[in-house]
Amino acid sequence: MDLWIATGNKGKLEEYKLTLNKYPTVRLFSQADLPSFTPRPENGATFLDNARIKTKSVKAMKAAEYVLGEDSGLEVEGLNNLPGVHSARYAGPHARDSENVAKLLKMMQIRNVATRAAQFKCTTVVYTPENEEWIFESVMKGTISPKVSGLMGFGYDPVFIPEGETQTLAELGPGYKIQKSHRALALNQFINKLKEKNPEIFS
Ligand code: ITT
Repeated sequence: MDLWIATGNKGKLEEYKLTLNKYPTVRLFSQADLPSFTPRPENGATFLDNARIKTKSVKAMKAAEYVLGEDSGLEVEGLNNLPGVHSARYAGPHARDSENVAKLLKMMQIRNVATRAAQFKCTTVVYTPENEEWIFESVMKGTISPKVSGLMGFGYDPVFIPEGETQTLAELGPGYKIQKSHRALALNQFINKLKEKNPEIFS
């Protein structure tokens, strides 16, 4: 089967590839493989709204295929769950990951937050070739480190310490993320549903 991933984020795509490359019958593509693709503005109020916007934008060009897209973000308890849906652009419309992380640490310092608890959320939307909509939601809980550590991953990985761990995701690396991350948990729900519907894909 062909599976189209509606993302322009190379870090996300690498994580999908690491898991899905185990299945030789699944051929993976992303919006970068569509020369005339233009992303639509992610102006939804919720993760689900934005996940639908992204997934529909690729589905409009690949109606006969499975298309998967997701919206994810970091919710920090001491910042009233910000940056949330604004995670990718927390420090400005074209902010780099390092700028978003710096803003996060600065805001936590300014607000003198009492708790460093945080969670990554991921809402994944899949449109099937029959145009059914499947929704998968998942969370990874943890804390925000007061300083940046590690070189792997993307986004807020250098400051996010998963529950039960002492290192950041950027230190734990992709092998850890594809087992335990918010994105991996949603992807596994999708794979299980696909296995129920099309066992031959995985036989
Ligand atoms: P697409 O919309 O093209 O998929 P994006 O980076 O804009 O790419 P989102 O709108 O879903 O994706 O924003 C999610 C942001 O949340 C992302 O840019 C990171 O800053 C952060 N994020 C999400 N998952 C993450 C993860 O696994 N590790 C670190 N940061 C993550």
